[in-house]
Amino acid sequence: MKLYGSITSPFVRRVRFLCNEIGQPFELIDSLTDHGQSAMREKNPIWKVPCIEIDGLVIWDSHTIIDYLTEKFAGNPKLLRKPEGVERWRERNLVTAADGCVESAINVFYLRKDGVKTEEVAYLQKQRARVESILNWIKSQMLGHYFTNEAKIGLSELTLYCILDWLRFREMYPVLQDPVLKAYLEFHGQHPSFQATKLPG
Ligand SMILES: N[C@@H](CCC(=O)N[C@@H](CS)C(=O)NCC(=O)O)C(=O)O
Repeated sequence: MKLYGSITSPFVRRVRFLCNEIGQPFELIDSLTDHGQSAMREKNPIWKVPCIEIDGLVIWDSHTIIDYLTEKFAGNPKLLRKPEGVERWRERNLVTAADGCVESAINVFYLRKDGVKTEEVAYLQKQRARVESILNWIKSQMLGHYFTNEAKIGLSELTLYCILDWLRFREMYPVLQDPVLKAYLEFHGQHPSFQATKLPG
């Protein structure tokens, strides 16, 4: 399997985590290099990572990739927790919220990198406020270090860990100043597959 992506991307990290868990090896094509970026663009019209090549298929978007691997590795005990009934929809909401949070933060991050004074742009202020709103709601949904009484990582826990660690790494939100979020990062940070996919530095 080829994985187009960067080590720092919170979306790519979800896929790296799952591959590590289920034992799917991959060759990382670094999309931050010119070569990796153009190789990815040849395959993926959206120009976003993660994107994989596997079994003669090209698949993009972390959710579609995770669905594919979940189907391919059906029965593997290391797959993500599979919520059922009403919990399925609750988890989908959690994941959508966490995605919305990191997409808003990434927006601000890239514009700041391009020299935009983000604090002077009303839309970007709204993006920052959205990050805060989403994190507050997510915290209200936690049952200890998980979102359910089952102490197994599901897509919601995985997504949240990856976005919090990215927000911390890029200094886009004071995650470590929030006792609940800090405890979440410290707890799940011990997990071997989060250790194996650590952000640089
Ligand atoms: N919905 C996509 C989002 C992927 C995404 O936004 N990836 C970022 C990397 S962190 C990207 O490639 N951004 C490039 C760009 O926006 O030009 C997923 O879940 O995979």
